[in-house]
Amino acid sequence: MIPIQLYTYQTPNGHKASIMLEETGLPYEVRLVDIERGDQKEAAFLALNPNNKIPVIVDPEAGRTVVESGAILHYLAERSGRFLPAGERERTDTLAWTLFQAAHIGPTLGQLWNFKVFAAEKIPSVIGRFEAESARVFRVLDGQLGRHAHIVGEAYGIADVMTWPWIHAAVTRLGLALDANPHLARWYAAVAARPAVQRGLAVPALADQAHAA
Ligand SMILES: N[C@@H](CCC(=O)N[C@@H](CS)C(=O)NCC(=O)O)C(=O)O
Repeated sequence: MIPIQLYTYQTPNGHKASIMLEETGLPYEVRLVDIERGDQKEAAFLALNPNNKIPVIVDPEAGRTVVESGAILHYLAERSGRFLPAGERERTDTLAWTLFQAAHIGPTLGQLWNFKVFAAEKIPSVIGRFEAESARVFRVLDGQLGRHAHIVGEAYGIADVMTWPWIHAAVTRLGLALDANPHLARWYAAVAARPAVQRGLAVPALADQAHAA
């Protein structure tokens, strides 16, 4: 198979795609997009994703370019025949939890990251708003993971791949604790122990990022 090209950077959304590629074992090569330098706004990248965001994959053998991490995970699951349940009920639930990540977890933690870490002006009411909303989405996940080993049922799947990198960023970059959510903490540790997750987290190599900067 001709390797899939992964356009990415060291971020939670990028890690979703690199973890999924590692999990499936599909051959791929990394194309670094330095979003701190602005590579994502260059014409060549905008031709792949006019929304100027990583990750993007190009699958030369299939003649397909796919944007949006949720769509990328779905595509790679179909391409590999893994990590997407066969039955309607679990497939629809997988779509629901994938959209929950994209609509709630990612934007909430992303805004918290911006206002708590990057913003020059620290506005307590804004930070408080996104901290409270982060705690709420954590509780939603904890409830779901109290009923199942994984986000959708007992098997590891794309809803887990979609969600885990943001919980990892919340813990390691935003200093959020999982103590109040034991089911979420148990799932977080179990997924962290997967070798493919550890390999995917190392993509792109920090040395590549430093070289590109
Ligand atoms: N909804 C998108 C979000 C992707 C996203 O926000 N990517 C960030 C990095 S984590 C990015 O490329 N930011 C660059 C920019 O906004 O200019 C997805 O799930 O793929």
